[in-house]
Amino acid sequence: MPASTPKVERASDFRTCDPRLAPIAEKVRAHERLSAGDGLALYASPDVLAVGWLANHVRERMHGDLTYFNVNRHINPTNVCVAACKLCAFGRKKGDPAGYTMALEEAWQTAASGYSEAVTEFHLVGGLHPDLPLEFFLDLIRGLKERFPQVHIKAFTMVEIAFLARRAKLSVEETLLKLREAGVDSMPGGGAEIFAPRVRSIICDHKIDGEEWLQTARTAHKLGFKSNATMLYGHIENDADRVDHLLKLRALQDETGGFQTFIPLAFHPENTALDHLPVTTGLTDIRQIAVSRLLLDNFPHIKAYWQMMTPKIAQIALRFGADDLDGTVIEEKIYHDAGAKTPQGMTRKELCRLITEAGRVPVERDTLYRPVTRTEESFTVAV
Ligand code: V47
Repeated sequence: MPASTPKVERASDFRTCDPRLAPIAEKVRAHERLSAGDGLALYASPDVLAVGWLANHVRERMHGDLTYFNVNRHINPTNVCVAACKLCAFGRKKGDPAGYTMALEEAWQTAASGYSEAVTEFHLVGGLHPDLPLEFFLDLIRGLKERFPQVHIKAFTMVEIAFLARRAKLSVEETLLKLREAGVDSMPGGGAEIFAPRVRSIICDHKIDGEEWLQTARTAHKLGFKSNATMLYGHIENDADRVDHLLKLRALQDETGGFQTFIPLAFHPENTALDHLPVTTGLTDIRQIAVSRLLLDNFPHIKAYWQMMTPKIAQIALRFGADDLDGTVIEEKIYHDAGAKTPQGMTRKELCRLITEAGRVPVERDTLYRPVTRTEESFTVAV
């Protein structure tokens, strides 16, 4: 591990104009778990800087200045999807001229294209295709592993896994074991959206419900997979829905310890069925990072996904609780179909600059947060 600066703001330095934050600051100082009521107070507080101060305090207690990123590539094998979620601008119905499905060879070529630095992670997610069988995805993963044996494969959301299992008439456990045999190493955090049934039934009514998302993650963790978790915010949910979502994740993490990173995802309305909604503001995004860090005391990492937040807000988030920026990404489709104006990808050098100028220490990591040492041509992972 690179040396972290043991630099933690002193808890006694905490100042706020909001009296509701004082007992929360006491709990933070004493390493005590925050309650649902504390979560609501953090969302309601006008003193966003004080909320951020507390989150930064926890972040520095856990990681010092260390700030993680990786060199990864996104691959979205298909956008054809049966779900037609109101939140989504990416999915297309079968037969839609804008729908696409990569042939296996094309997906493998995509994996190798677009960037000169050796990637350590492929991030694969896609639509719930009505016709592609589990075998297609197993072949896809096997082919990737054969061609890129050194690259970690983080593939398929809990929603896709539950869907593939149902289509193959297998249990989730059997499906996960087949995916592991083919070469899947861990899972990304997508598809969690908001667990509250009232909200879920409007924004993504054809997806598995929150309980099934959590149960699929539980099964994956029990088999030894690590995964991430997300929350989609900034649409029709309220603060209580967000707190409920975070505490459900915290409870599952207490049980399994399988989550690595939490990624709050701001809703991008453009080209979705909810395009009348406004985009989130910078302060909402920053506060969401901070509340996540404070409530999710058992999650090792909080990610400020720069593609979603913009590099500028993601950089500020590194002082509000986030310790990870995600990675080079290379080719992002889900947010760009929903109007994102961020670049498709970033270089390692650009990510390091964002981190360094935030006064933090960049650490290239692999998907499992092991430091990566790199030469021009290759990389090694410290194990
Ligand atoms: O599950 C879809 C979200 C997720 C929109 O695990 C939208 O490391 C906003 O999960 N506006 C996919 N959000 C992305 C994702 C992710 C990203 C980066 C890293 C990781 C990780 C995971 O994107 C979906 C959904 O929640 N999404 N449409 C939209 N219009």
